[in-house]
Amino acid sequence: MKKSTKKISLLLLALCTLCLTACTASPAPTDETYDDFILVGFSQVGAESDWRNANTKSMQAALSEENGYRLIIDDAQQKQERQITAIRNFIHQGVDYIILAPTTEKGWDTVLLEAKAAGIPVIIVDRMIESEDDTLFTSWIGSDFRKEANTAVRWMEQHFGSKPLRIVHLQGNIGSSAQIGRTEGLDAGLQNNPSWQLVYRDTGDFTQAKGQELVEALLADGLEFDLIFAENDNMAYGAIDALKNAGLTPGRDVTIISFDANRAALEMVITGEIAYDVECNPLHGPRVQKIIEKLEKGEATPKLTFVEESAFDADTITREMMDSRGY
Ligand code: GYE
Repeated sequence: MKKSTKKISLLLLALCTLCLTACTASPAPTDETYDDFILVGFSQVGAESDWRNANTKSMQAALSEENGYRLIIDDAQQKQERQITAIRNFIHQGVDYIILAPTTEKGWDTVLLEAKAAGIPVIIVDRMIESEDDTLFTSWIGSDFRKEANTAVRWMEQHFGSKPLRIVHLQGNIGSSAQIGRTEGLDAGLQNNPSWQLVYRDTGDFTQAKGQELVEALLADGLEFDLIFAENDNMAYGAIDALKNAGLTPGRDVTIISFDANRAALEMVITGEIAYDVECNPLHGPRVQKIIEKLEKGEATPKLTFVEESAFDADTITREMMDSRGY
């Protein structure tokens, strides 16, 4: 982009930043030195979970001014329409790169074609998009959600064998890769283990409040179950609160399986409240930074990068593992 255009765009950006209350951008640029920064627009899903907040912080720390970046973050409050608007604003502002953490998989073609037409590389993080056209993004970095669920199911098979198991399933946002992969993994487990029974399934939108609400409601209905398969830690926290409020002991009366492995959840693995937590690593900031550095040098970047992840139960977790965690 021509420098003069970029300056006007930055002025517009300054005004927008002042107007947008939902936006978590840092103070608006005021001097000419910003021409030296790499301008990045990050369309973030929201702030629904601890995972998400750790992800945002990681991006802010890596794409910082000290590292030569100017980062605009738009919080979409879990709404795809807001993300589409944010991307259009980034294009209008003439950013150098767009980072997209997509809410759901479908429905991105039109706006990403617009970014492509404007010549702005798009880096996708965390969840994936579904599109026939893989030229709509430059690189993706994230987790193998199906594999995470397979890991959880394997643990359940090892611990319950062919015993009867009544399962409550708290799903994430329907249509997001994290929900799709984790649900597919559990469904395969249900098929392969005829003694397992799905007694309840609904979405808790990856939030603690919704997780608690759902479990409270099914306890009030008198539903009996042995295990809660929560598709993230925050829903597991909500479920644990609901169980405790009803006089039940998580870990003894009900087995909890969760995903993310945030630090607070790993404390619960140590105390036995969460039986098994499969890691989902949110620290994508430095990974994205590396991709941008390569693109700046004109080097090729991998199309897809899956992050290495592990899983924890009371037998395998150690204090050192917890202390070395960045989230
Ligand atoms: O597991 C959940 C968050 O997409 C991997 O979204 C992410 C998921 C994560 O809200 O906590």
